[in-house]
Amino acid sequence: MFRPMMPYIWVPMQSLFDPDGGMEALGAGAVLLRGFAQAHDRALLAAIEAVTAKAPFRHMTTPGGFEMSVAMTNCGAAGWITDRRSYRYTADDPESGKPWPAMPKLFLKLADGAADAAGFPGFVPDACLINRYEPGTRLSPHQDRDEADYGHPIVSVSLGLPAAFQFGGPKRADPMKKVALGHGDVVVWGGPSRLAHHGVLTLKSGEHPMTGRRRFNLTLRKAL
Ligand code: MD3
Ligand code: FE
Repeated sequence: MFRPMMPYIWVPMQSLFDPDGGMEALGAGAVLLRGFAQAHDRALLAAIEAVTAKAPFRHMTTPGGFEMSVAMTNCGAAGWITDRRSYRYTADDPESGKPWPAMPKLFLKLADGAADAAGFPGFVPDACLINRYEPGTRLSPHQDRDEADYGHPIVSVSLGLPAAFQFGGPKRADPMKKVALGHGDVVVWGGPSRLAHHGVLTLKSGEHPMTGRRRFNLTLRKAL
């Protein structure tokens, strides 16, 4: 008689140890989905390549006159920029004068899937800011306040080298917590966490098998 050597129903490892399927509340409305994007890492990196072939990474200048150490580009109907004038969203890439590259369908699916899992169904972003970090790069604490409606969440996707991410509350003086964000981690920031101050500490050197000495972060937003 046939008797299988092993149980033939595969149980995802995570469910044995983690009844919430990899979900971790960072604060009210802030949900960390560890590894949520990992299965799509190659496709995501290929999509970043395709976007940056049309809209290359660049170091933008803040209204205060400082060049950002993070290199940035965008895709979608709107793209976030900073220059000597202001922080704002634009329909066109100021470097080319042409519309930002289209939002890859995978970005839309991932954003909607993650937002849905975190309790924000029907999220349709129209802007994706793509950040590139190299060892020594940092992003000072700030709020994301250039979007029209803070009722929509922001979904962030980390790829490549890990980063020490810090986030606090709506006031600059609110205490900050630190969390490590690694390859494939996704965070959904909605509800009361939407206006939390947040930043990225100086990236440590390292080598990632898929991205080398780099970290990429996608922030998917409904800007308009
Ligand atoms: C919390 N990016 O692009 S992602 C940014 O890793 C930005 O590149 C960081 O902050 C990065 O604006 C952090 C995590 C994140 C993104 C948006 C948020 C956290 C957030 C918006 C509100 C609250
Ligand atoms: Fe931000």
